[in-house]
Amino acid sequence: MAMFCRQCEQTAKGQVCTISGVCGKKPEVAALQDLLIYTLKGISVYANLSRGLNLKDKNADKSVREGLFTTVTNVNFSSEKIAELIHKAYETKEKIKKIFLQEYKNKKGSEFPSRLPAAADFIPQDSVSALIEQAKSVPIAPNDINADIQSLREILLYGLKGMAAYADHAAILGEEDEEVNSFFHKGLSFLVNDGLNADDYLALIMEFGKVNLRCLEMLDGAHTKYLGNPVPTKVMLGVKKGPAIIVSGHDLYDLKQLLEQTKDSGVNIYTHSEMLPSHGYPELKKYKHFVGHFGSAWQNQQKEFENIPAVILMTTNCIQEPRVSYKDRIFTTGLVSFPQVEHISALEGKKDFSKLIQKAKELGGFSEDAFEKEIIVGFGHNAVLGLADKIVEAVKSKAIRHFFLIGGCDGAKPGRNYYTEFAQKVPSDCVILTLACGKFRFNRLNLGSIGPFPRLLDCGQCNDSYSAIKIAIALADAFKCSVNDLPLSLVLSWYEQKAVCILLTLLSLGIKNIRLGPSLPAFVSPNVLNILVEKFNIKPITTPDNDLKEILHP
Ligand code: FSO
Ligand code: SF4
Repeated sequence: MAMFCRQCEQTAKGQVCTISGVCGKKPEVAALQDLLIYTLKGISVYANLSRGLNLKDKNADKSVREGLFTTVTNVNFSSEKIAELIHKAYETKEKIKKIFLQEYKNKKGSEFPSRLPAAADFIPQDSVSALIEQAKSVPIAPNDINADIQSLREILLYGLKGMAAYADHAAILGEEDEEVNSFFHKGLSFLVNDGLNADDYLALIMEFGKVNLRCLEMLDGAHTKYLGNPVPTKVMLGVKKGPAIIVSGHDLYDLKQLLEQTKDSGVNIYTHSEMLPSHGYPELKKYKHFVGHFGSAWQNQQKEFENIPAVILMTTNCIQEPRVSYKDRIFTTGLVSFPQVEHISALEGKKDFSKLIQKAKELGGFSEDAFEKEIIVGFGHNAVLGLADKIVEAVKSKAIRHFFLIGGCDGAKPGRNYYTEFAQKVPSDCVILTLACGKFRFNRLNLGSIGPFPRLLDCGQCNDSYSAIKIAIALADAFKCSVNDLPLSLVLSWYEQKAVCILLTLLSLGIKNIRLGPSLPAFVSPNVLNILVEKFNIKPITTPDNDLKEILHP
């Protein structure tokens, strides 16, 4: 069975995965994910029309949000779970369709007249195998449309997937926003609207970038309201003697629940990959048994999780196929799923992690302390802007020459060494801001400090991009210039769809000269790339020496 997926940077030969995903996604799972997206488009056609009658439906919002997030790279590899979501989404669509048609008739006094896209009438088959078969006849990527329209549609779809992840994290903490919810439906329904041209999609993509900024702001507000503002905090890299649970992914609510449930259990809790910045939150760092960080970025997990006497919890992406050696001690939760890996579900929002605690005790844990080093996290917007006056002074006195935001996701390609080398070569009078899992390429380096400022300021997860944007805007205000005129350069690494939505937000803010690597997305057509280059001067990374020279000595 063939597949067509090019949504992430890892895509086969830098073009498209057609036989099986480089990420491990099987063609059957890819087909079901495509069918899920198609079902969600049907919901959104009605949800978008319903907004015109002032009708909102929380289930439709949730279904679209969770469905989109499920199809993000390295989240869900389970055919059964995806089939379940397709059936649920179909039920949601039928409900919203009925309400919309009735309300339309009540208000207008006649039947709804328009013909709608085929996705609005889609009826899924029952079994997993029948769904996979059905996926073959669904127009996922029609080959009769223009390559640029296809490219723009993919950019929008992947942006929506990324925003769904952020919106879902915020919704779990009780925060939703109508502008964000309604844009999911507008965006998805526009993807099945054949009357739109390239300019329409470009305008929509820029509108999306602004809506995603609102979504990022909402998530930042949710995190800080629930857990307090991150503060600079030393984190131990290494392990302590005793039973251990290692938490990966991005979901801070899961981590909080686990910390609460383990506080008197004798089990130590560690972060892994994107969970590292959680050590800076007052409501998390207060737990004495929240002892440190284990390992590095997601792509090293198979090696790092092998041969350790510890339990692992994957709260969101990126999960890789668990090796046999740890398959019985890794657990998934939330939207993450992998065949034959035990899943912890929520009951009215609460999760019971007692199985993990019991397993961690059975395993016995680490036999002795092993300390590698300490690093500092917790430089969110609140902490950095608390130092704004001193930063402005340091720039004016030339103690700080330039800021680099080296941010984004990590991955397996050897070309990603660029980011390590770049950070090493940044001159000692420059400050590096970072976020997301790409930082593991350089956050163990001893980069020193400039006066009171560490040279490496960790702003958080990819989910905390809002912090970096807020810091840049505040500095531009302080210097009375635009962000593009600040002594600030953005050197970004992308991997999956959250990076796409962040990039679109940066472009919608008019930010120029972004350097992007390790390679440019396969789903951007040459004409669309030209537009991005002309409007935003976006460029691929070259070599650290070359790029640094161009930035610092233009
Ligand atoms: Fe990394 Fe994975 Fe956070 Fe991504 S762990 S790659 S952009 O899912 O989300 O930075
Ligand atoms: Fe390939 Fe990436 Fe799609 Fe996985 S998510 S199938 S690696 S393009």
